[in-house]
Amino acid sequence: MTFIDVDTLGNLRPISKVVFSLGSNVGDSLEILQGAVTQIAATPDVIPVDVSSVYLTDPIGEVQDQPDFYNLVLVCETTLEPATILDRVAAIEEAFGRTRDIPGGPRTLDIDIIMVGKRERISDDLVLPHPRAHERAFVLVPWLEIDPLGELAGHGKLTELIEQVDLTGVHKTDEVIELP
Ligand code: PH2
Ligand code: MG
Ligand code: MG
Repeated sequence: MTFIDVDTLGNLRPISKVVFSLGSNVGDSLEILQGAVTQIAATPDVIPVDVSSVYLTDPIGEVQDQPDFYNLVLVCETTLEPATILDRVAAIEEAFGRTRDIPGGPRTLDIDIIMVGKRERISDDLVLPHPRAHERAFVLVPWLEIDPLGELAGHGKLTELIEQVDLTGVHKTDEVIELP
């Protein structure tokens, strides 16, 4: 007899682990991050699994002259397609007054989709896994905190990736974000 584990199937669509990296360095960042986590968790067919501590991090990238970021990682399970997740993420960024004036510059809210299971996708609007996640301490450190056995699809174990990055600009805070 063939046995189907209903816990691992939702309408016969596979359940994937989805990892989000959230960042904010404009406005009331803690309130914005809490609101964004609540909104993601409220998405139909998205089940929150764990949220990391909040980290205060030095700005990475071309725009150095901007406030430090508040960053966290949220791990969920979902049956949604990456394109649907992206639409939802864009709507949540919009709801928190996301501006895109300067690429890599200050923002009220940035929600990056780091990976969706082992899905690989290359399109103009979404590349999976996120092409820079493996080199970003502000992604790897919060993620490892809540997912010690985690692996970044195509790159390997978080415990190994973290050995390759500069951890000096990433500082854990005592701020707590609640999962609904
Ligand atoms: N996001 C960026 C650019 N640089 N640096 C840190 N520390 N954290 C971020 O979230 C971040 C960044 C563009 O999205
Ligand atoms: Mg980003
Ligand atoms: Mg983004």
